[in-house]
Amino acid sequence: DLVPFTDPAEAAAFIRQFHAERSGAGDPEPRIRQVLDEIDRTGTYQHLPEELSFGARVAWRNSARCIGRLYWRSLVVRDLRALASADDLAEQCFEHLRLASNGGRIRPVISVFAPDRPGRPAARIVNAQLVRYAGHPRPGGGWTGDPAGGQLAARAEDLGWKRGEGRFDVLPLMIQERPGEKPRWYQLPDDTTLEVPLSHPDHPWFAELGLRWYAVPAISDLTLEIGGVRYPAAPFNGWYLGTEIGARNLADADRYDLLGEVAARLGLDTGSERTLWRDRALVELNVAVLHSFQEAGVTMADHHTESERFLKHVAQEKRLGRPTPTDWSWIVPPVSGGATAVFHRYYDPVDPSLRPAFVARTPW
Ligand code: HEM
Ligand code: NRG
Repeated sequence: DLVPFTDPAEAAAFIRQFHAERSGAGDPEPRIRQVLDEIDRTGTYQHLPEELSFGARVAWRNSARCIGRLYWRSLVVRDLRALASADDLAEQCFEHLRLASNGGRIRPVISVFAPDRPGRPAARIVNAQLVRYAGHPRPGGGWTGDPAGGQLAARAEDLGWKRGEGRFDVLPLMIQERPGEKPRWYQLPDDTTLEVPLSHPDHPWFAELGLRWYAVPAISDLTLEIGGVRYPAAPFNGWYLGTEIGARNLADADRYDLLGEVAARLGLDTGSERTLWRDRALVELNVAVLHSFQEAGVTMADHHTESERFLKHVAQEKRLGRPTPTDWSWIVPPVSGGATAVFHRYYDPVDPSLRPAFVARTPW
């Protein structure tokens, strides 16, 4: 016997979960029979629109590394399963960014494009995020821009993209329609990429550093898996937690690596680790990030508030009889861990087989 393309056991388990959590959905058995029959005939099956929305929201709820899960029910699910071409995906990724940005009042959104089907694997978005900055190694050592965008920038240049000279140049979107094909690339239209210039409430010199960051973190390299069906092109976004930018993207030695420069401008003694100049520079960077997003009217969470909300979510799920599998090492923020509530406890264990889920993308 051939192994079916879509696992019938996964499919049936998902339909059962959908009906169990949706009291109005009734008896799951007729729908399960229909799904199993469709898998027999075609190798896979199509989710009903309500099943897709539910599946995407539960995949978020199951994301053990995500501190933002209190809002899982509010995810806006765009059903774009009819779209499979690179041009259509690019156009709708741009529309996704416009809808998500919403003039600064960021909305959590996922766009679900055509799934893998027997003999017809889905298109892949090459970029790790819809918006990210390019990076280029400098001849004398060091980097211009974001080293995390180095490989993608090189890839885009191979495809014919002409890079700029800036430190915050947005990478083009690259989409590979079929295995073995060259990705196509698309410059992001200006109205898709809301950005925030960074300034500090107490230090006027901070604005002169010329730093900025984009408003919408939109992850595009994870596969959404629901009931045995795999959606490799399913970019999603929420809003930023300030520390992602202030304590990692701008601070990490293998990213923008700005602690030394900020410490020098603050007049700190960088001659001894014991002055805690790194820590003091980190705090001021994070103050600047939160202040600037606030000033610009762009949604952003701080790590104290989001920690409290996450624990509220854990308690709420417990009352509903559900565990909240959680990866402590991803949930605790990269600064002031012990000053946040999420630090001081353990969590339900992570189960990598839990579904629906966002899973690492497999190559074709
Ligand atoms: C990871 C916050 C929305 C799914 C994370 C991380 C943070 C975070 C801080 C850790 C990132 C890192 O350390 O690099 C938030 C906030 C949201 C939000 C504040 C606001 C609404 C969402 C949404 C989804 C989602 C809408 C999916 C529908 C995930 C997943 C990861 C993650 C899958 C792990 C990513 C990976 O493995 O690289 N989130 N998130 N989050 N979040 Fe959320
Ligand atoms: N740390 C990454 C983004 C990872 C996901 N974070 C979110 N996700 N907030 C960065 O770009 O800094 N989200 O869906 O909101």
